[in-house]
Amino acid sequence: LGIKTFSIEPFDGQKTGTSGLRKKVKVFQQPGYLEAFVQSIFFALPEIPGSGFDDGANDQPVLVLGGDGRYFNKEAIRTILRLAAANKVKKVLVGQQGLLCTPAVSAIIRERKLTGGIILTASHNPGGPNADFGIKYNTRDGGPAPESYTDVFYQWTRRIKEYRIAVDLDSQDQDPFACVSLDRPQVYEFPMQENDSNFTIEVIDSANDYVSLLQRIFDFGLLRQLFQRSDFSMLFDALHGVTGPYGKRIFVDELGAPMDWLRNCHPLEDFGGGHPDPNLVYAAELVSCCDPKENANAPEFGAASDGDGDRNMILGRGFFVTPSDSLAVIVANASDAIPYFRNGRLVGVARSMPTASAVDKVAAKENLNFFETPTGWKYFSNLLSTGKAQICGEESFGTSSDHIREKDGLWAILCWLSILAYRNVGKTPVGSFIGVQQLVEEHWKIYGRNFFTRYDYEECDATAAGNMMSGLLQYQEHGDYSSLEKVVGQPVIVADDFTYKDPVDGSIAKNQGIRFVFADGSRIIFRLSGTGSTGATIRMYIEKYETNPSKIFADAAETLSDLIHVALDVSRLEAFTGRTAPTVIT
Ligand code: VG1
Ligand code: CO
Repeated sequence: LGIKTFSIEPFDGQKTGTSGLRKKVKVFQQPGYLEAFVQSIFFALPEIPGSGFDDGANDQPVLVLGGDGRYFNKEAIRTILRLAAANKVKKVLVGQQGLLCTPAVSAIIRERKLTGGIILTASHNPGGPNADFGIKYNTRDGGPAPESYTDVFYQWTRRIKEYRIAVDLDSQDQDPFACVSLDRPQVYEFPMQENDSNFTIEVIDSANDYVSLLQRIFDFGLLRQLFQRSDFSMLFDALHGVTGPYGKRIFVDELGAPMDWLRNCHPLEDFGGGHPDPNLVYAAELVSCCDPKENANAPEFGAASDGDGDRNMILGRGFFVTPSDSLAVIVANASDAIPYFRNGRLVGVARSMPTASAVDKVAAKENLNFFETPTGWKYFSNLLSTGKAQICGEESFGTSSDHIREKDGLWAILCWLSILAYRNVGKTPVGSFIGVQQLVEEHWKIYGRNFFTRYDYEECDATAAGNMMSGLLQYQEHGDYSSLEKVVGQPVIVADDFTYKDPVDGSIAKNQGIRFVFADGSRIIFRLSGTGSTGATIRMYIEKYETNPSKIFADAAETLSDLIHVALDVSRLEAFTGRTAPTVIT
């Protein structure tokens, strides 16, 4: 194979957000767009010390490549393989059918000590020719590239003039890798003319590394016993995302679940037209299947994951577990119920700033280190890698541990199953099963309850959203919170635009969300999403802490309604954006 160079003009806006570059498929389909972005990464990496592409690297780079199976996935894989071959990458491992869930990529990079990985996903955003595509680079620790990487990527996208691509020397225009089939695991070698060595493409089983990692973390024997109980059943909904085949492998093949415990487990390029986003709105069908009022056979446990498999939603019978509570319950039970965390392995936890403070209470009681980071999984990497924290979570349905450097939907689901299994060992007869709701309510009785809701206003006018945020900053500068304090009945003790200083490398992340924190722990937070592809998405997060036993079982929407109203008032959200209601409430 040879290498051909094409001239190119930089594209505007190839700047990564909370989690990689996310744009409409149509944007990615512009001639040269994908090439320009990926080539910018390959130009940038040699400039980044420790990237494995730099001078100090001992070996030639090896990458893993795969995606959530959305529209444009396979085409993008073909192009990226040609760019990789032309940019000194020695070998690329590709998931079978081009599929790899985000946590599996992280696991593969770590288990096989690779240089990095490229994940093709727009996560929970819809897919299809008119919807979204995305691309993300993960570094050798298995985590999303931090800003010290993505800043250099972006600089390159501003000044790129050419890209390099592998060509078949005999038939210059043909895809030299046309013979590579993604249908089954196989190794392909291609001699490269330039450096007299081979470029290797290895199609790998998408699940093996990841599933065997999970088997080392959890007690699959105990889980199998849970699955055999006549008083237990579950429903897992993959929302037509990438976790379908993984769910089948883990729940059916390994743990013995019947096939009808799985829903929407066939990956589709457009996710069946829905949002592959596990929340009360976009996974409403699963929610009603798990509600005994709507389904007489509602299972004991329900769970869903998002398009790329890093998010999770946990349900009981007619009961929704908020992600902030889920994190707290997992942390409170991990050392008993999950073999990986036994023997004092759990010493610290972290949550993103907008995540409700439920885990803080567990950390305080159990004497664990506690960290509060900006939104986005990349901020947890340093804490996980230096042993400061082992379990982390975000209110956006993301939870995971230091077994990898991404959030992990199936891991969180297996945590819950493990807790249920552990708590119900020896529990007979039928009817005495301790379910999800009972577990969570017991937790509230011990730690208090952090009522929480998030309002999303998707695809707002970007200028209007920006103006609203500036308005809130001005309000903070004036420093008169009396109207707020009057409604809430509590003084404001912190009002700022959240700044985070990484305790490991000292890097500083500013402007991470406007927050008002009250003396009783109530909070009002506003931030703009960094993952949308059109306009601006405003997120409003509301929290209230309650320890009064007579109030902890109250309705969340009612409990939070005063705070919600005053937050909307103060922000003048409706005046700025014209929106009278949010797109999604979780
Ligand atoms: C959202 C969530 C954030 C999450 C990110 C990526 O970001 O709020 O918590 O880490 O999505 O999730 P934003 O900037 O839109 O609020 V996923 O499942 O895309 O990898
Ligand atoms: Co995701």
